[in-house]
Amino acid sequence: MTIRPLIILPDPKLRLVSKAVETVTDEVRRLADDMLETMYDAPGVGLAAIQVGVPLRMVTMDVSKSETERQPMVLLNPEILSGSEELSTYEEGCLSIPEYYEEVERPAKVRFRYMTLAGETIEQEAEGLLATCVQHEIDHLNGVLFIDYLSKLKRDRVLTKFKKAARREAGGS
Ligand code: GNR
Ligand code: NI
Repeated sequence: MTIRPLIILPDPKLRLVSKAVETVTDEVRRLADDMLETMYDAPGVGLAAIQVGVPLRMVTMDVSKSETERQPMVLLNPEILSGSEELSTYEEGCLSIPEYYEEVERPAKVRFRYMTLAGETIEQEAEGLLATCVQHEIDHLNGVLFIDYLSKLKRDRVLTKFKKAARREAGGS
């Protein structure tokens, strides 16, 4: 397993619409392993493949509270089937937008479907952090970031900050 470098805002790859995983190959399994290791190392509760630069519809998640009882999930081609009318607000962050947190409102409960690495199709309901996280990750597969739900003022502020940071990085001063 390898920790892969994370793609950071404003990398245009974050806006790509990722492609479905058609076959579970060794490469797909290797990517899942690397994503889990990268996610735990960060640490984060979720990771979409595009965040390590791979435009495939694959997500890893672990919303378990304790580090000793890991509950790794690998979701292939995940889809939201329905969401509750009831909304809930979470302070979200994103490994591709480091150290920036804002409240986002989303459906409190969702029904979602995905394929496992074993080729099984699973339908599941989620609430709480898992519901928020699965919506945040599926957004990544569609090139959507949580800052897209904020006011234009807030979004532009974050974008400007990260564009400047990227320029400083490139210029080395
Ligand atoms: O680690 C993460 N925490 C988090 C907290 C609230 C809502 C969503 C998330 S996902 C984030 C990791 C990440 O960027 N996944 O794409
Ligand atoms: Ni994210």
